[in-house]
Amino acid sequence: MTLHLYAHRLSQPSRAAEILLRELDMPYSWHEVDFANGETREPWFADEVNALKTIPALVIEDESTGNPTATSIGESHAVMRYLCRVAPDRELASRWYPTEALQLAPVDTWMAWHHNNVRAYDMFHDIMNLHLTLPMLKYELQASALKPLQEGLCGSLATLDAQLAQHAAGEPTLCGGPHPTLADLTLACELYQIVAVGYRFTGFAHVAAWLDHMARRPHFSDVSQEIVEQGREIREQSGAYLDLDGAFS
Ligand SMILES: N[C@@H](CCC(=O)N[C@@H](CS)C(=O)NCC(=O)O)C(=O)O
Repeated sequence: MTLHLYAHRLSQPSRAAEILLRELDMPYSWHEVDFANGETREPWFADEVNALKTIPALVIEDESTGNPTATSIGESHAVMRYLCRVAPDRELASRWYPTEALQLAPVDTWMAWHHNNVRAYDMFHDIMNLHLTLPMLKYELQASALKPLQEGLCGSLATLDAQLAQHAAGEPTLCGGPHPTLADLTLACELYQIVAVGYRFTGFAHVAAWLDHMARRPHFSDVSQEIVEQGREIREQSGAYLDLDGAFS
């Protein structure tokens, strides 16, 4: 069986899927998709990779029979759950996605919460747009485009901070266990791209400490190099309009 990951390292859900493949020690073949220039919307991508026209997508090639087949999975959460279900190291996989129903329930809860409460306020695309726009428009757009997202995200950060405060004594994990789960991974990847631009979650100390802890994991750090570089470029070239210190204080 060969796993093909179609992804890009400037895409949050792509990074989560790739980090997990590495954490689970599962070999994969990497296919970079230029999503920013519309490659996911080209017909070949929908036909051969993911009918949902998004990355990440995992294509599973099964060469074990005389009639090789390829199955495709879209949506990062589905990809990550699949990987945990088939990973050869069952013990390791169950740390990321528990098999016991009561341990699994909070992981599923926070994964479901992720899309509407953190990804919905993703500022990165808007920041990229602003990065490429005229200098005089940046301040204007910061107020109209970024401010509402920053305010929305503050509410979600407060929820996360309260959850993490409950387990402040031990390892900082969302669900309180000794090891991060898919819930930690998916949310940390999303928030880390904001940190890469230079935002600091000074008003949310538990979130800041947890994110720092996640970002120190070697695979997280390696796969995030490109987003860190992109964030630095944005900050150094034109970051003054972003309200890096005030937005989450
Ligand atoms: N809910 C999806 C989101 C995937 C997604 O939005 N991917 C973006 C890149 S970060 C994409 O493929 N965009 C291409 C497009 O909109 O054309 C997941 O978790 O996989």
